[in-house]
Amino acid sequence: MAKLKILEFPDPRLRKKASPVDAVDDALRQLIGDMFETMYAAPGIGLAATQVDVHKRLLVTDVSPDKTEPHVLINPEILEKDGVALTDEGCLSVPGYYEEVERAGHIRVRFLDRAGEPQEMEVEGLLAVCIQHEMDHLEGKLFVDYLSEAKRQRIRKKLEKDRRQAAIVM
Ligand code: GNR
Ligand code: NI
Repeated sequence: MAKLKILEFPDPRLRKKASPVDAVDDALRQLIGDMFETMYAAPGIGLAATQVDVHKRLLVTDVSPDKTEPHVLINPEILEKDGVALTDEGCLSVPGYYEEVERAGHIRVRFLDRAGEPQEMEVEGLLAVCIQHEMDHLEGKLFVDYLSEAKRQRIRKKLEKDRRQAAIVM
């Protein structure tokens, strides 16, 4: 397994739309393993393939406190959504910033699991929010897109400044 590099806002590669996975094979399962390693090390509760510059419709999540509930969703589709959840969201591609985002509170989702078998799952709470956040990544969308233009520019400028500073300290 290997830890992968996570792209950061405003990297234009985060704006690419992912293509459907056509084969759930050993190479894909290798990528899934690397994505879990990367997500747990970060640490984060979800990771979309887009964030590691792989533009395929694949995401991993584990919202459990003890990291014992991994989920792999390949070619996910939302079948139903209802209710509202307001969550202070963060993103590994927007490190250090948290803002409230409104999502559906409850979703029904269809996907392929890591064996390539079709599955359906009904989820609510943080897992439902996380799956919606990851599915946005597959469309090239980030949580900062739900904020005002002014807030998004402020975050972009601060991140760019943080990165310039980090480059000097190195
Ligand atoms: O680690 C993460 N935490 C989080 C918190 C609230 C809502 C969504 C998330 S997902 C994020 C990891 C990430 O960036 N996934 O794309
Ligand atoms: Ni994210």
